[in-house]
Amino acid sequence: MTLNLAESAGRLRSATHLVVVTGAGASAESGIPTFRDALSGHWAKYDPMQLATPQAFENNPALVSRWYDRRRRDALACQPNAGHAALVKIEQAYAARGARFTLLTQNVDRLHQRAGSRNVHELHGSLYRWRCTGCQHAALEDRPEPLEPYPPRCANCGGSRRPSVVWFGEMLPEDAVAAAEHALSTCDVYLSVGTSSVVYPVAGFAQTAQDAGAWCVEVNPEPTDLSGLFHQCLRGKAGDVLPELVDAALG
Ligand code: BV8
Ligand code: ZN
Repeated sequence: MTLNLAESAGRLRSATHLVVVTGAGASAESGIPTFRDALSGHWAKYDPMQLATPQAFENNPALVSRWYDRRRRDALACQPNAGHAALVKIEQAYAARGARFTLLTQNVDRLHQRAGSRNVHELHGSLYRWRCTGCQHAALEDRPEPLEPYPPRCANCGGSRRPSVVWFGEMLPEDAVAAAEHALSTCDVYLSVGTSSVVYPVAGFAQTAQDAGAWCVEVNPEPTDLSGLFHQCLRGKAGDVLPELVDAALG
């Protein structure tokens, strides 16, 4: 990798608060297709933008819950990649020197937590928590067996259960948004990894961080609509760039 990451590595070496935002690209090298990659196989005929909505679940709870359970089980079978591990390494190094580290993820696969990241906020929820649309009873679903018949039924009231992910048109979890807003107002480095930066409100975070004076870095093999906002764009895969960036920063 012949990226000139010296400037960003230098900023990471001395930062007092690093905020990292990750998207589906951070999990791509673990084998999880990105949100906008063409869906494969049986799902190829569906548009994720059409499936990730409350209306889709209302119209066809069996289809939508089957899709999410497929993704849940696929994610369970995947392993965190070198990019996830690099974020764990820098979080530990920051803790060791009393600096702050906040990880805000749009991903619902829990690979950051499985890699060992501690301060993780799941802005778009998780594939592993399913709640009843009737009595709201929620349960952790981390077994590999399918949750069929679809939609899974609530043990409490027999209602349909849905994944606790944030669908388009739904509000993000209040606690995660509050944590994000506080972190963005106090960070001096903002690192965006593997997101197309098209989904709001998360796509607005880079501007918020920059307005607060943060040095902003984008890690993505492709340019995004917001690349012009960043002080440095590291054009590469998360699994390649993050270990190199973290090693250069930690020296
Ligand atoms: C909200 C669910 C307030 C779980 C997701 C009209 C009506 C209602 C709302 C709106 C509206 N118009 C606009 C909005 C706002 C809307 C929005 O932003 N729409 C966009 C499309 C314009 N946002 C919302 O609805 C949010 N809620 O605003 O509430 C409200 C309420 C009512 C009315 C108005 C406002 C809720 C947003 C959350 C939606 N749920 N996921 C799931 O199924 O996963 S979002 C979905 O996209 C994904 O989950 C992901 O979280 C998100 C972003 O995608 P990315 O992570 O960036 O992934 P993507 O595939 O796009 O890109 C991957 C990137 O990785 C690429 O750039 C690629 O180059 C790169 N890459 C690939 N390989 C690698 C790599 N990078 C590094 N390394 C690699 N190896
Ligand atoms: Zn119920």
